[in-house]
Amino acid sequence: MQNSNLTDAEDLRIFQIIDANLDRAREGLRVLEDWARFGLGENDCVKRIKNFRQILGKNHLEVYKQSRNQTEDKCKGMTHQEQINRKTSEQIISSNSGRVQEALRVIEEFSRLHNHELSKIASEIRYEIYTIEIDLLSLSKCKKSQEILKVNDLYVITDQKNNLLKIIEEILIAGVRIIQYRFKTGTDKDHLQEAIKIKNLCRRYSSLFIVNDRLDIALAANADGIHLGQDDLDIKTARKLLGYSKIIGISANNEIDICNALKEGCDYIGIGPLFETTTKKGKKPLGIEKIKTLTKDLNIPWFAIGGIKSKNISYLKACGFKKVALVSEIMNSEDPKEEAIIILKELSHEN
Ligand code: TZP
Ligand code: MG
Repeated sequence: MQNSNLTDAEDLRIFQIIDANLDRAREGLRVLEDWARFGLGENDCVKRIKNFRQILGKNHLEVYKQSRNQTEDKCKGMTHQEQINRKTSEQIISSNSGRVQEALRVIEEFSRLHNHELSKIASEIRYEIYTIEIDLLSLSKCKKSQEILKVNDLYVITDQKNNLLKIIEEILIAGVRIIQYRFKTGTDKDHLQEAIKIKNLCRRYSSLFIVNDRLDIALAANADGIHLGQDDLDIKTARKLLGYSKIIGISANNEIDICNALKEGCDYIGIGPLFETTTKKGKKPLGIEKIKTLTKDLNIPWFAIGGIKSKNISYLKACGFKKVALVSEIMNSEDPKEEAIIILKELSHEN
């Protein structure tokens, strides 16, 4: 530290500013750290934030602390309506990241002359906090989507239909909370437009919107995630392109594919075909026993898929299958809403 002289009135005021802003930055960091720890269970993030908090703690010199209370602070206890209105964890992350960034900027400016080292530290950490804020927001978004996957047992995959939007709205009203947009023919332009409309519907009903196969359409429509088959892009590449806010689902039908999907960090798995199905022709059904074996130690959400009808759900439940994904049973139903209600009811029964 250069030029420190506590008797000098200007030094005193500057030290007070630094003291208050070190407190502010450290408190804000603690809020972010606790969210990373308890809200997200993200150890790497916790470590990064804790490290910054400790660096600032070490640089919170006695001269700064001693300057506290030596002049009156007329603004003490002042709160802003924005602070009172804060609600969601995302708002808390953003406001506290902002608080830390602002405090660090003040420290950077006011310590530049007398404590160049602290000024440099404040500037470096400030830049890191911009990244941490985005990481925390992305991870929080992903966590919310994972929660939807965990608590919902019905996963509906779309087929190409003229009245698709109407079907989707009806099943959303019925309580379906996971929709995958799947298409095999048609133009990208039309699919993107349709994807955006479905995404907006899903948002209205707090439901997950996942795009099958196509990362570009998923990104352009701002979907919640992507579903990839074994011949599609690998998870690592998809993660690199999508970032950490999106979920990635995988189709698998054998031990090796499941093991790889888990290693690479997929969020859920679709396992099948369970039974013969006309929706995906040419795939040999795995059958109940094989899927039971494959999923024995699986500790992420998984959905049985392929040839599942409302009438066999209670039997599947009795076999220990809690979650199902289906296409034709809902897409070809004369009353998709009623069909979804029946299936959801079957799935919710205790065995
Ligand atoms: N993946 C494995 S089976 C299947 C997919 C996409 C199709 C399931 O469709 P349906 O109509 O529910 O049998
Ligand atoms: Mg695919």
